[in-house]
Amino acid sequence: MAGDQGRVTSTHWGATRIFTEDGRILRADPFEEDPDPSPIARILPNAVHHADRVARPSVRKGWLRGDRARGAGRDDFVEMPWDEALDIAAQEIGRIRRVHGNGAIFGGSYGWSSAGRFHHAQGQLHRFLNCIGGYVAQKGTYSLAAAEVMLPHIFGMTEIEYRHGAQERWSRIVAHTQTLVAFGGINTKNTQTIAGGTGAHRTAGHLRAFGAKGGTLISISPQRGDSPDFARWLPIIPGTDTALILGLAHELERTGRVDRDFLARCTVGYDRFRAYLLGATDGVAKDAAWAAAISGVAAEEIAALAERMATTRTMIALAWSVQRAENGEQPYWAAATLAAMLGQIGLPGGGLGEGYGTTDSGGTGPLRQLTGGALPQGDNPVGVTIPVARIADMLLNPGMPYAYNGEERTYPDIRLVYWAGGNPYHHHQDLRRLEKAWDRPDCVIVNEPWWTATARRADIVFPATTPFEREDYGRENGDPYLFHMPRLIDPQGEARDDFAIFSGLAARLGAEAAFTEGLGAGAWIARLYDDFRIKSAASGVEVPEYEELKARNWSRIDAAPQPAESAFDAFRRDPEAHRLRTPSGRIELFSGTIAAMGYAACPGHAVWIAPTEWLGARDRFRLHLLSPQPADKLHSQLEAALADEPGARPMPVALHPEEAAARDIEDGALVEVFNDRGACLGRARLTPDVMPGVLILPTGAWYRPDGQGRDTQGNPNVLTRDIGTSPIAQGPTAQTTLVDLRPV
Ligand SMILES: Nc1nc2c(c(=O)[nH]1)N[C@H]1C(S)=C(S)[C@@H](COP(=O)(O)OP(=O)(O)OC[C@H]3O[C@@H](n4cnc5c(=O)[nH]c(N)nc54)[C@H](O)[C@@H]3O)O[C@H]1N2
Ligand SMILES: Nc1nc2c(c(=O)[nH]1)N[C@H]1C(S)=C(S)[C@@H](COP(=O)(O)OP(=O)(O)OC[C@H]3O[C@@H](n4cnc5c(=O)[nH]c(N)nc54)[C@H](O)[C@@H]3O)O[C@H]1N2
Ligand SMILES: [Mo]
Repeated sequence: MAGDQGRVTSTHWGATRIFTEDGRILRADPFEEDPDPSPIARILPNAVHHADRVARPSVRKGWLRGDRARGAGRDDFVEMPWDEALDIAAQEIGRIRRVHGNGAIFGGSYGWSSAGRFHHAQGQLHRFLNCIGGYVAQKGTYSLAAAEVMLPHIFGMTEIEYRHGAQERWSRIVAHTQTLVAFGGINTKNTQTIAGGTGAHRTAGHLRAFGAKGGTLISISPQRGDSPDFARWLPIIPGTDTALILGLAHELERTGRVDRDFLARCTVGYDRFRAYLLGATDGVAKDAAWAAAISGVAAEEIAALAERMATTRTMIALAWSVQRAENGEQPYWAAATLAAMLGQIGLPGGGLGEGYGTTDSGGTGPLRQLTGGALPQGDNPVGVTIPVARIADMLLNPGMPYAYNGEERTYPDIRLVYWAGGNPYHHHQDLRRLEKAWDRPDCVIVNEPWWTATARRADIVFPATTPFEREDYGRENGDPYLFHMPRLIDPQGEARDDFAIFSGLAARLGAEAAFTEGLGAGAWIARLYDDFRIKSAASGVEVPEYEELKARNWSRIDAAPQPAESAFDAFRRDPEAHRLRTPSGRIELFSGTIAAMGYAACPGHAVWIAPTEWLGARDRFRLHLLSPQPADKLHSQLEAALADEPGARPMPVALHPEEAAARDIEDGALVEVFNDRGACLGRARLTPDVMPGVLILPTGAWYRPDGQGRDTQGNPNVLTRDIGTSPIAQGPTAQTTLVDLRPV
């Protein structure tokens, strides 16, 4: 189509201009306003039109025979017309509600699904399930469950309040920070993504500005590539950040550099922590030599870093990965304690922050008061949640007690699992254990555009549209762009929108009026957008009418960012007048609440407890597996097309040449990565930029085990462990995993 300008739409990796021809996506170009567009969009055309799209509603043959063995994914499916498949699903949902109650339905359905405000798969599912009497929900995220539970204890704020309202924004970091100490680095491969999409990626620019003004970035990480080139790389043994932080804290004590005035005015419990730090409580001083022996960072480095942190304006930045590990609560608490000892919390460019290199929203803060426009989810009368990553535990142990953040809870007895917009066979740990858990419910229903490993393990699969096959609007807090997301192509195969799927089920279950409120998708989108527009206008921000936005395709909102001032500025000036919502009103370096929980894993202040799997405790399996986010895509999305590219699968596994030589492995060799939990194939990539003892296998390959249960694609979650961070947060612990590898 000569002269075709294409049309812009929003995705999780940023806006993209899409060109179509004869009902197909031809190509996806960068959005011209974006200074650092993500290349992920290049895989869109092949993925959207891939043979692995679910073409028609499909029902697992074994399930029709009453066989629940779905977890291993070996079964065939029969395709059915929509009406028939919806009837079957509605009958099963109805039966389970009648016999077991809505408390037997698990609808947590964790996952990123797609950008777009109305067609958000989880939102649609949750609203539908609430309309029919509720469901068992999930709490927290795979991203940062431990931090989500700890930040309220330490600072009296939710993680979102902390990240968007209290920690330093990039503008002040660039202007004032001299030393940026980044645990897990600040990684622009991760800031390609943002849940609501973006018109202009910002983080890479902030980092360039910070480097250009001569700021020092110290990247504490097992691999060099976690920060831009100007950073100084300080390799650390995985899982030992807490020990290193204690060593830095001890140096501040030893050299008399602790800000006692700040501690006295703004914190409680330092004395308790100090007794532990100096060894009064356990006879072990957590000094630099002690920390060096654990973390692999030399004692002189620790001393020099502590001095630099105390004598320059210093920000401690935490990646989320460091808490996605056993006792992941501790590095965040230890870092908060170190920041308090430095006394720079509430000074421009100082203190502690998290998530700067995780998505492009880190360190941005929301635009002024822009709210509204989200699909209302209704109320959930069941009122039961599980910590998100305890899914397999829940399915395997109905009625069993478990501890969570000071509560004694009991796992519900789940008979029906409904997933829309997530891929647990991508995101959950110890997939072979999940396979067993997955056989427990009576029925598993999945809405999915592609035949993912999860779809292949469902009883009923409804083909869902991708965002390119439906109209929506897109916007992300903190991003000044607003997108009309046009329907660019027709639904592929017989795919339907999640909204249409749930409307069909709701009609069969007598809840159509409650679910749709008599509106179709178009009317809903206009209603949500108007809610957003009217609320924006009330706070002084003009946004175009929906029809105008539609005609323009996208628009830039003229909304000032919130003032750069952080909530800690006022708190620091007058802690009494600006009490935090902790029990003491101050930053809690000792928490009576946590101490009273009585967990061995945490006595009430930050502590180092060696994880059960780490390089300090290796025996048969000699390498620490890290499974970071993939650079070339978002999680497992669009994997169908990526996996087709020559040589792309199994996934590359990166390791130091010394480790490869010890195992007779050459660059590019086919290898098997294994431990007692499972095995997967990989392609060795030798690099000195990964420290010895560490193996890097990013997430995202679709799980495809061979006859022996060995994954052929390179999914690290056949190897990872399925235990909680601790009884406090019960978060996922993917980064606490030992493995080894051998040539195939
Ligand atoms: N080992 C290890 N595991 C990890 C992590 C790790 O660091 N290491 N990280 C964890 C983290 S932080 C996260 S957030 C998770 C991510 O895990 P997930 O969020 O589950 O991963 P995605 O691949 O984004 O899954 C989204 C699914 O929704 C589907 N989808 C997209 N749009 C739609 C739609 O409109 N409708 C429907 N019905 N479906 C749609 C996609 O095709 C895809 O299959 O992984 C976790 N797992
Ligand atoms: N391209 C792309 N970007 C993404 C995503 C994606 O799938 N693709 N996913 C998004 C999501 S859902 C999330 S939650 C964020 C996640 O953001 P993060 O959790 O911060 O990202 P990761 O890539 O898991 O980890 C970052 C780095 O931490 C280092 N690291 C691992 N363990 C340790 C440790 O024990 N100590 C130290 N010091 N460093 C360690 C690893 O070298 C790793 O490369 O990323 C988001 N961004
Ligand atoms: Mo995440």
